[in-house]
Amino acid sequence: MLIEMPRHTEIFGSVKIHELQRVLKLDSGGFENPRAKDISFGEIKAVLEHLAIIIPIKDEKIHLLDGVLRAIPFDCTVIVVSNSERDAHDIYRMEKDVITNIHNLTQQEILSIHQKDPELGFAFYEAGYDCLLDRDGLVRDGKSEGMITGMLLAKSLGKDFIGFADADNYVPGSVREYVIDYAAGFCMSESPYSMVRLHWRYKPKVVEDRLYFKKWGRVSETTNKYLNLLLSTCTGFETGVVITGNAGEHALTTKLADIMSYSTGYSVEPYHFVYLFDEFGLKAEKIAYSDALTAGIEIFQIETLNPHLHEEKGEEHIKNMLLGSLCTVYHSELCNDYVRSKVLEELGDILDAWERPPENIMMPPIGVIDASKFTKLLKSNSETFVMHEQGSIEDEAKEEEYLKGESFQAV
Ligand SMILES: Nc1nc2c(ncn2[C@@H]2O[C@H](COP(=O)(O)OP(=O)(O)O)[C@@H](O)[C@H]2O)c(=O)[nH]1
Ligand SMILES: [Mg+2]
Repeated sequence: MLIEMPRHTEIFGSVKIHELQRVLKLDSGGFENPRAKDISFGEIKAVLEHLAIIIPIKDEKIHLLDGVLRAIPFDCTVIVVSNSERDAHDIYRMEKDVITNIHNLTQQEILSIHQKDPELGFAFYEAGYDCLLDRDGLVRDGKSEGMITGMLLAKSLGKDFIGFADADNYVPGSVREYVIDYAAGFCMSESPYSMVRLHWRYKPKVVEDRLYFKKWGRVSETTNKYLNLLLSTCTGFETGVVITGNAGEHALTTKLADIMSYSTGYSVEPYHFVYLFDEFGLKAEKIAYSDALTAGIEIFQIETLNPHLHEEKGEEHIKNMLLGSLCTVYHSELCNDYVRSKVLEELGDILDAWERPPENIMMPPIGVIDASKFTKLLKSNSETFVMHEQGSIEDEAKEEEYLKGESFQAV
């Protein structure tokens, strides 16, 4: 891959945020120049072998999951964490069928689990990590809660890198690119504590019967504005460096995943920045992770070559996402009265039900959890946990059915 070098890097305490880097060629020819770095496929493949891709999913169209699974490079392990319906329609069963078929046909390593599995709740409880459990001892609803589950499974497999891919992507080729972009980011990283966040080149919409290649989504534009304002008011120098505040498509080293705190639901991504600014920024008061502080935390922001075409989830979803995102800024330790007043102004009507922005639920770092013990418990007790290892032929009857084209009908 040939990728632009970052033109500038914003340094805030131990956090280094690289400016946007564009992908110039997905497959390059080894030609380097001062403005671009060539990363060979060999280097990328070496990262893929240590990378797990987590797919959080909740009631998506089964064809979309099928495309996403087929697009993820073989060398990665795939971990599907589903919060899909199991009552009226057992959507999780359909997801498991698709996963089994793909595993049987490709031999790729794929794990899957259902978020509401009581044994998953119990495994978290046993691990002393009950902050994501509800009153019945089940894991709460929420994308972030699913992501944490996936990260623990990735850790138990000894993975060094963890990435995420949404299940509602209409273009499998773009998913393949995202994974390669993550790997390229890690190839460029100089710190073991690093994160790669993707910025779509375009997010196409249908406007008056025509495709319009929109560059910015409403929520992401606003989230970025306030994350930048937070940073600018702290340093006294205006910046627009953050452009991936809501990047659902992101990846991080397991070392970094271990020391991050996570916000609930959809506020998880903007909170990455807020947490890193609070803990490792210029005004950090306590030194909890001296290794990371010394090594520095690197954030890469890569603009994809492919556009992002996903499911539209409606106005309510957009509002919730905006509220969750801006609440993380409002409650940052670095937030001053000026930024708080701007956030309140921005939220306006959305805030009607609350006097002040509600605080998101925070979940502490997962580094303290014994991931092997956690997975062992699931292996022996869980009804929904499936672990298809690389190279194992399973369920031959289903494979035959699939080859004959009899299973996986459109829903
Ligand atoms: N495991 C899990 N996944 C979820 C949950 N809620 C949403 N997702 C998945 O998270 C991904 C991103 O969610 P989406 O609604 O598309 O949000 P957006 O694309 O960021 O606007 C999709 O694959 C969803 O199916 C949840 O409660 N648990
Ligand atoms: Mg989506």
